[in-house]
Amino acid sequence: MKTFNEPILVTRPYLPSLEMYKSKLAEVWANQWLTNNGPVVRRFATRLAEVLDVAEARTSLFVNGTLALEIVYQALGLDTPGAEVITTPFTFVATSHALRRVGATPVFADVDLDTLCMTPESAEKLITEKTKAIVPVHVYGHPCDLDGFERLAKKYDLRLIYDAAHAFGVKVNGKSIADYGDASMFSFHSTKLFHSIEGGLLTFRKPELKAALERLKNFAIRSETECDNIGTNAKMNELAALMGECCLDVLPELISHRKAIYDTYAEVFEGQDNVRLLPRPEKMYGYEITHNYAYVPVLFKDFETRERVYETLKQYNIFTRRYFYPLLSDFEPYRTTTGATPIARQAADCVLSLPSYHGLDLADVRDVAKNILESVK
Ligand code: T4K
Repeated sequence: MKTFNEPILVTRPYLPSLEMYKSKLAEVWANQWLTNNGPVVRRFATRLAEVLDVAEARTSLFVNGTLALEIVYQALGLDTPGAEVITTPFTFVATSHALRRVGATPVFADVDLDTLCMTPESAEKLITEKTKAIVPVHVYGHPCDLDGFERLAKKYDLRLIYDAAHAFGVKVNGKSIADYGDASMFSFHSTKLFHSIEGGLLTFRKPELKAALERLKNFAIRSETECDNIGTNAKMNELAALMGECCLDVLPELISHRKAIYDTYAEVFEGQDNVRLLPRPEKMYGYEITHNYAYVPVLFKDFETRERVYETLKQYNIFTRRYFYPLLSDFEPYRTTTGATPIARQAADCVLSLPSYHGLDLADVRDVAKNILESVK
């Protein structure tokens, strides 16, 4: 087994050259404008809308993905007392924390073993008269069954909000994944494929929503003398937007290197039945998918094997992560939340996210994969 001299982490943020970032800072210094919808944030928002092919009037930028979720949940009325929202327990805590913070109750539905995304069939079984919305997660950037959820939302007149934190750059039938449901949230956290240090973007169906979102992220003040709702501070700042622009300049390269990493793992794991790399099919649910390869999740045969591999790799200076273990329903605030999710539990017990980031050498990826095969024996 190979021991690495430098730690191999699950992810590292892409950084532009220091010279380039410094030279771009000159614009901010000249403007003397740091936050509160400054010119760089406005330009970044315009560029994002172009990249996602969504009218800018149907987008809103935020300081991070969690507050973006919280605000869209509020703006879409999920803060009404007693509201239940069907979502997945196989995700990062933020998906449900944001629900709880607006006063809604998450109800957990199960996922399927191919994508680890929540299924419409599992969600439908949990719908009651208290259900107000469905929040599926495109987990690891893999699209959910978009048509299935659209049908479900229409049938029961529910809001449909996608947690697309991992899915920036993913396309479905050549069209951006930003254009589904009532709204989608993309996270631009530093650990993401594409980032702005911290950041989040909402895309939404109805442009009428924009004014409400823009106000809620700015304390819900209407003017110097008017405030008519409980808002918060969730504005992106100029330095974050500058970093976002630097990353946007190289987005195709960021995705193609992740794909090369994924393909390298796939090559080494080919024909091995004790490590299952989550597939990235070009066609699924009847549509064509352009993946972003944001994460490299693998499944082992059981919990003990996963734990052994996770611990063994550390001894060789390789730091994988058990995204997403434990299941949300096992965290203290969610223990009483209803919904049996055996497949999500199996996934949480057996999954490991492997190192993948810009600058990770493909020869190192090959060695990490070989170490995994050795430690699983
Ligand atoms: N919904 C979903 C489905 C999400 O996955 C997330 C966030 C959200 C909503 C909320 O979006 P944001 O509010 O975050 O925009 C990380 C991220 O903090 C979090 O953004 C992300 N999901 C989650 C999946 O992962 P940790 O606790 O794993 O991060 P940390 O600090 O342990 O870093 C991971 C690895 O990256 C480490 O090996 C260290 C390395 N690293 C990290 C940072 C920040 C670096 O090398 N440099 C860095 O600057 O949560």
